[in-house]
Amino acid sequence: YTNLSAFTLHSDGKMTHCPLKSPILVGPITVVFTKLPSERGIVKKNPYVQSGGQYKPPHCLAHYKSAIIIPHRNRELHLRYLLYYLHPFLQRQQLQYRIYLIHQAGNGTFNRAKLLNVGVKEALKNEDWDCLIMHDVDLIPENDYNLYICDNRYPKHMSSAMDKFEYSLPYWSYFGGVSALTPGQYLRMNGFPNTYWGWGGEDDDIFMRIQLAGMAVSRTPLNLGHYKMVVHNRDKGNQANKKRFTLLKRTKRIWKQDGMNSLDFQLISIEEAKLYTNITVDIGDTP
Ligand code: UD2
Ligand code: MN
Repeated sequence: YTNLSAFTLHSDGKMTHCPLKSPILVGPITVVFTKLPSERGIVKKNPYVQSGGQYKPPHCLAHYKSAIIIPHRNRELHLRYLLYYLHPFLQRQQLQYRIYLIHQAGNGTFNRAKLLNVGVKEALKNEDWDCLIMHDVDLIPENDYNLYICDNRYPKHMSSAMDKFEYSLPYWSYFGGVSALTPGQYLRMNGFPNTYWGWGGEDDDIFMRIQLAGMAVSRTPLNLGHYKMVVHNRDKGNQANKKRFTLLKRTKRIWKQDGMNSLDFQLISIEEAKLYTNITVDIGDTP
């Protein structure tokens, strides 16, 4: 017997909603990359996280369900830092969430946007998510008032102020890093392009698609959208995409044909690790 129920449950046995504003937010967070946390340590610090990196507040009913979707290959150390900071961060926001890693199999050219499409498709098989958060593995949020929920009006760009751009926007139409879309917004723009292989351009394509689909971009205010990026070099297999400028010229013509409705891939495995769900996928390579 526990008397936990006395303050969390109604007499009819239904759990009550979490407060509209989480009472356990702390605001600015100090993020450092000096000592790599161990996986075991992270697990120990997050006892309520369940297999596959899933979480529901144990004592109240969450208002929002967010899927965190991370395109990934060979960034284990960055992933460790992200998990270390992100799990407690999301729990302080009292969200129901699950962290998905979309792991590109093989050594082909990396394709961030296509991996995100795969992530959305697979995540929606698990749960009727309110919000899909597209998240670079190397970006750590530095303020937990930056809520990992969607703006029901428009797709939301969240990493508006990154340390690598002196905590300001690099350019007005910038949409890289971290963003949040409802499944409805995502489908309305036919998802993301599948045709950007290598580094760059896909984020600008996404920005264009949002407008082409008749939406606008919402943005986390710069004082809250602070992120620290783990310093890194360009990865092998993710060379700058030389075709990106040409590709961006045809977005207007092609967006309805290139995206969620043209997505093809080979699912290799889905593994429920302790801190995340790892989806390994063969997405092919540059044509
Ligand atoms: C910028 C954008 C990013 C994307 C990219 C262009 C920022 C902070 N982010 O990132 O959103 O638009 O430009 O494509 O400005 N990744 C791997 N393994 C690899 C390569 C990439 O896991 O081998 C993933 C990982 O999640 C990484 C993301 O792809 O964070 C973006 O790649 P990046 O970090 O190398 O590129 P960056 O920092 O210039
Ligand atoms: Mn990066």
